[in-house]
Order: sequence, then structure tokens, then C-alpha cells
Amino acid sequence: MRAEHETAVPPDLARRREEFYARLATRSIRPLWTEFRHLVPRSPHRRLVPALWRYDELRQAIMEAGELITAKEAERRALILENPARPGEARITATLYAAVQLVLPGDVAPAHRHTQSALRFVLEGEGAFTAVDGERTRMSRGDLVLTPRWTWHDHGNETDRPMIWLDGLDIPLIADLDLGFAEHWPEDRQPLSRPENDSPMRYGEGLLPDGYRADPASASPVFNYRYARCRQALLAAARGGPLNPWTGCRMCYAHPGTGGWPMATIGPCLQFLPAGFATRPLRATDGRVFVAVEGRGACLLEDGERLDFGPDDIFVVPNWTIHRLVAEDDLVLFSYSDRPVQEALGLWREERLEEEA
Ligand code: 1HN
Repeated sequence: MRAEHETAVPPDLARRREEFYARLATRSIRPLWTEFRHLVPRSPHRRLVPALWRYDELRQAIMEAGELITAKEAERRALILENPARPGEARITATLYAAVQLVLPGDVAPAHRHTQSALRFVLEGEGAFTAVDGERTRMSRGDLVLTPRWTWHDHGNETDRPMIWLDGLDIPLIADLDLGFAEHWPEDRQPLSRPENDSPMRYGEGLLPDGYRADPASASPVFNYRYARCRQALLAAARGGPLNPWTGCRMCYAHPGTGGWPMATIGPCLQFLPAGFATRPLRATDGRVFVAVEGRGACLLEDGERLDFGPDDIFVVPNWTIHRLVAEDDLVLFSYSDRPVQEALGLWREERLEEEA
């Protein structure tokens, strides 16, 4: 109801309405017209805020956690990055979760599977492993490792150095669907059925097994997108140009069999901006979590707020928030969002603005 109509309501009628609403509420009934503008907003609700976490601080905290609890006792030793506007909800965007996880030498993060899909983006360490559905991959800084929905996965570290990565999961989305199921493997480790790196070799190098046709709903059979190769591809594409004024050079990780997103719910990207480059202002319906992989820069936001970041810092730009990215150095950004979900619904929208934000 519009405010001007509200004021025009005769007092007697207003009283009768209130009495009516109160009577309905006792029966779990509510009128639509008092809720309509909230239920069907003219533009997306923005319940979340931008935020940044410094890697130094995250590292110190997760290393302290390493002294307090084992990976086995914790199941996963991770610290959740919560959107400051929604404490207690384990969400960094409307639908996604982010955390930093530590796997210490000798740790066992036991095998389990669940309806939630996950990605790991390695921040520190070399050679710790994740096993996914019977195959291990050793991980290096910048690698993107996927554990799609309902795949068995466990982590371990047989090196002498800690490994720290960013976990990105669709936990809030799956929770809102009341769709959480999980199973635990009877032992810590799942049995291995394929040699290490079988999948990235078999599916990730431009060759595909004869007769392979990907089910459109399947997750990517490649589950480690190695940084050394992705970085090379990204920089070559950036050099080849032209750079996009709103995104610089933004590349999406792809399912080799469909060309689409590698998982149904989480869409990862890698982005390059040359030193001195400033993007034009942009907003998108998907909230996005960023990791500064290489270089320093800033994210400029609508109301003059700015997030200055350096290597391994993590920041979030919520849905429908106008922002610009400024590269102080040559900048590589990793990011992920729920864009695959929004695209599947036919609702993903990006607005490219001309003026200064
Ligand atoms: C999970 O399986 C991992 O496998 C990390 O490393 C974080 C958060 C909630 C549920 C499952 C992992 C998780 C998780």
C-alpha cells in the first residue's frame, strides 16, 4: 500500500483492518498487500555488506587453531568468513560460504561426501593432497580444486609445511533448500582407484576420450585446475587483448565436456588487470568473493568506501553493488559466485555503467 493511501484511510476502517490482520495472524494467515513491496522488490534486496579479511590476520588465526584442534577432531579445521551483516549464518554472500582451512603435516581430514559442492583455492603450501572419488591430486598455491556434490573427499599433508586454502561452498543455498545430506566413509581415507592426476590428463588437455559425452548436469571431471597453466592462459589472453573496460581480462573456469561452468552452483573465474588499469563501474546480481592472488589494488564501492587489498587478502562484493577494481600492480584475482544458479534460472544480470562510481 502506498503511504498516501495509508493516510487517507478513515480511522474506523484502519482499526477494522488492524483487528482483521491480528485475527488472521492467530490462524497463520497474512494479507499479501501489507507484504507486497517486501516480497516483490523493485530491485534486489541488499542484505549483505562488502568486507575484507587480511591474509596476515587469517593466517595467524588459523595457525592458532592448528595448536588447539586436530583436523580429525574438527572434521575440517576451518575458520568461516561471515558477512558482517549476517553473523551466525555462515554466509559471505546470500548463497555462498567462505572459510580458510589449514591442513598441517600429518593431518587427516577424513573422507566424507555431502550434497554441498566445494571449491578450494590454495593460498599457501606445496604438495598436500585432496582425494576426490578415488583419485588424489597434490596441490600448489593458486590451484583450484573441486569437490562437487556427493563426491567422496579427504585431505592430507605428507609434506613438512602447512597448507592453507580458501574453501568456497554452496552451504547457505543448500541449507535454504533444506537439502543437506552427508555420509562418512568407514575409514579416514577412501580407497584410491585411479593414478594421481588421471582426470586432469584425461580430460583437461584438449583431448577427450573417444565417445565421451558429458551429461549437461554433470560436474567437471577435471578437479584440479592448476595455477601454473591457468595463469599462463590468462596472461596470454590479456596480452592478446582487447581488455574489457568493465572486467579487464576475465576468464571463467570451464567444464571440458560442456564448455559451461564446472559445477552447477558455484562459478569460479580468474581475472587479470594490468598495473594502472581501473575498471568502469559495474554491478551484477551475483555476490562475488575475491582473492587477490598477485599484486595490490583496491575495490572502490558506491558510497566512497574502498577495500585496499594485497596478495592473499579476501574480500566480498555483495549482489547488486556498484564497484570498480583498480590495479596498483599487475593484478590477478580469483573469484567465485553463484552465477551458474542465476543463469540456470535465466535471471543473471550484469549492469555496465559509464560514469564514475
Ligand atoms: C567440507 O567438506 C570441507 O572437505 C570444508 O574440506 C568445509 C564446510 C561444511 C561442510 C563440509 C572439506 C566444509 C565441508
